[in-house]
Amino acid sequence: MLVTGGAGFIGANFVHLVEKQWPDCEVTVIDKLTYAGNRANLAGCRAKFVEGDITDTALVDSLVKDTDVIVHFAAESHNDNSLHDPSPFITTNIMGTFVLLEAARKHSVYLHHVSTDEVFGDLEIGAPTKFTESTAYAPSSPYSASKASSDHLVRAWARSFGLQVTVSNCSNNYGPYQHIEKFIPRQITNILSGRTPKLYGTGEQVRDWIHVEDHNLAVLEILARGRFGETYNIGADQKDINNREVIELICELMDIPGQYELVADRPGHDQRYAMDASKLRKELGWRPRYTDLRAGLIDTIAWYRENTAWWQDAKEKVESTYAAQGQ
Ligand code: NAD
Ligand code: TDX
Repeated sequence: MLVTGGAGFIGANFVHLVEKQWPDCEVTVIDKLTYAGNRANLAGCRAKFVEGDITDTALVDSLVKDTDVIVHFAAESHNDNSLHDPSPFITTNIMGTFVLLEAARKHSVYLHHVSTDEVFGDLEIGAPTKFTESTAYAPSSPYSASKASSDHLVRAWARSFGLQVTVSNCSNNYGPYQHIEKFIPRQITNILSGRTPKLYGTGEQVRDWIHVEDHNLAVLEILARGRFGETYNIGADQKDINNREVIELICELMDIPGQYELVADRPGHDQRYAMDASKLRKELGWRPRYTDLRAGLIDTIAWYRENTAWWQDAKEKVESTYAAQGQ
């Protein structure tokens, strides 16, 4: 198995899980080690590690030649960064996916593409609607537009060239090894480092939080029993919870109730995401293990508390970048 982006948040959790669940599977990771990638995320893993860029055609070809399946996580993944410099999002998310698809086509290798709920745009706050696999694409940010573009490429390679592919679109993940630029770990590490948690706008926006392990267990089910050419939505069916409620829960769990600050909103901020994952549940029998966000957050807070060395060096830089943006 070739795992792209395996030194990032979800990819690294995935490699740990594969090695536990499928001990006979030989894993190779290709990762560029951008600011978001960290070799330490793979400590204790047996996987072969290749530091490299998925846009490097010769390198990708040499790795794909020797693999049975590609699980494609590598991406620029942060919306806020895409608003300040979209360029690496276009290069990695679109061109990188193209390079992988061409190598997969040349060597007839199955590719699973890891994508996001953001390709569907957003939903109205308070509405009962959810995204299904057939919801029309309407991405809002350079990040989500680049992911939408990559999804289209993957499906075109299946239809035009008969490439064996599956696609998954998942909602917001949380859990260990998530970069501290992202909402939940940013607030946890703000509190652990004596800073005030920061809420964009007034925090009305709704995200459909899922624990990273549940996302990755769903990807394993798709790899094992998913149908080629199909797309599967992944989401944990959370009741709607907005960012203000999440930050208040984190503050409460970390003993600083109500002590957070309102900062500049994100331009073009998507209002609400909600995933209908009934296809995955019905076809593949997947069920989330973390059904209680509070319990998942307690575990996640404990992880960041116990692993200060993992995030401390990056904290100052992340916060000074946000401060320069008024966030
Ligand atoms: P991340 O930013 O934590 O990790 C991305 C990894 O990709 C890093 O290790 C980075 O070094 C690597 N990378 C970036 N550019 C590369 C390149 N050109 N070549 C090789 N490696 C490169 O991201 P994440 O949150 O783990 O997201 C992983 C995937 O899951 C992405 O495709 C993302 O769109 C998707 N996704 C994320 C979420 C979420 O909530 N985080 C939800 C749904 C889908
Ligand atoms: O400090 C913050 N304060 C805040 O209120 C940050 C960093 C974010 N927010 C808000 C913005 C969003 O409404 O919290 C919400 C979550 O923000 P992010 O963690 O940046 O996630 P989001 O933009 O929703 O995208 C995430 O989920 C889908 C991932 O980063 C994507 O990679 C994934 O595709």
